Amino acid sequence: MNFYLHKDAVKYEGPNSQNALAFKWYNPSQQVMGKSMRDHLRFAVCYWHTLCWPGGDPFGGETFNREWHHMADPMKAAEVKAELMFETLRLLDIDYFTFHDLDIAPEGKNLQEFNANVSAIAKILEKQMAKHNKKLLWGTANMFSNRRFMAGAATNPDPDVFAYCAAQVKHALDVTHGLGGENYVMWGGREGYETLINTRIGHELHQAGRFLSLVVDYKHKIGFKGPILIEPKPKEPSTHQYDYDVASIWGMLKSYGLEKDVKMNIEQNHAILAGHTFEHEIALASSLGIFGSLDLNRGGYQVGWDTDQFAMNVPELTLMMLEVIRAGGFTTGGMNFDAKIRRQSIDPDDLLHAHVASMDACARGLLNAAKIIADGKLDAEIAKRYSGWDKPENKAMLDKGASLDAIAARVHKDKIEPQPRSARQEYLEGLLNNV
Ligand code: XUL
Ligand code: CO
Repeated sequence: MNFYLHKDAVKYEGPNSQNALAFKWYNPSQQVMGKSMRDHLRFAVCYWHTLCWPGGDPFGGETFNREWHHMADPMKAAEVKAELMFETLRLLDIDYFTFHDLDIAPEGKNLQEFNANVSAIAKILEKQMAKHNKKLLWGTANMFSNRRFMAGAATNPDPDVFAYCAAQVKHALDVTHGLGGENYVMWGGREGYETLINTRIGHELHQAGRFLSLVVDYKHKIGFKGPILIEPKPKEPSTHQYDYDVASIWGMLKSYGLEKDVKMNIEQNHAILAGHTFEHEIALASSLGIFGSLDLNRGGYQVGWDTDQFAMNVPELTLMMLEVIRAGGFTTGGMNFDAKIRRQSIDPDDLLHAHVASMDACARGLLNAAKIIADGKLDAEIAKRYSGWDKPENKAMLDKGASLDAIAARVHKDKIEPQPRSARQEYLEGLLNNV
């Protein structure tokens, strides 16, 4: 289908280019700290916001009026979306895409028909991937839109819904595996509750933990090599979600012994809703050994919900990229544009401008982060702040053999009197602004 007005793949033209559909900073082959920008950033286009969302909000419906949203045959529309995904990837020079089962194919009358539809479109995707040399970053199952999931998916009070979810995830994971997907994502859209007066938290948490264990077992059974990724979000659509943030998921992973198989897919807007920064969630996941992938977007700071805007703020993206580099970069993960254009951005090419501008902003963030690391002053300041721990007597306090009374005895013997030191926040903020 002829959709975009712009026909040529977007190219790097450098910071002085006046061409709005050219990269000014994202230069895929440019080496940064020994790795190309393409390999650092591993961008992905998402199906749902890019090709499925019609532009509605809680107060009004469709604004985009895309032709494929109004086709009589939903399988024909699914084929058009598949074709457009690869056209989008080609135009943006992006290697990866992501999808929910329901994004790529219509539901049909029952699960059997849905699975058949998903498999039929997956065959088309497979051919297109080979033809265009594109890859699947991750797949997932939509277990939040249909009314059967209104009280949750795996955490639903009704065990039939739990069973149905098992069947749906099995198929979505099979399809993701078949397409060579590098990860499989689980976002618990309705894994939470509306009100405690009708909810057994303990039972629902156990359902969530067991479901995740079943998925991990199945991943091993079929030889799926990538990690299962959980995407934290504190609220919306549920009032409270069990997968609140990285810290709460860590608790569940440890209780069910899943910390080696499950990693985090962290989304900026979800971090903000949880009262954190994006970089906090990345740094925490990395320090716990569960950093996986990123859903890239940002929330409007004036609106307390998931606006999923394209990330354009270079200082924010600099701190984010600094944590990604500190985490050792991506292995199977990448940066998925889980972002939607505003509902007034109704021109087809607005989709291209959104991705190009955000890719450039990420590239600038990466270049800034690399400069901060090369400059070394920030890291030196942090090293100085923690340098007391290099002394053997201090290091020993964290060892297994240490005891509270022995430490107390040393405090009295050596007359230890802590001397407060400046944390130098403003000096460091100035430093970051001047790299
Ligand atoms: C919703 C969200 C999802 C997940 C995939 O807030 O982020 O689109 O990324 O289910
Ligand atoms: Co997301």
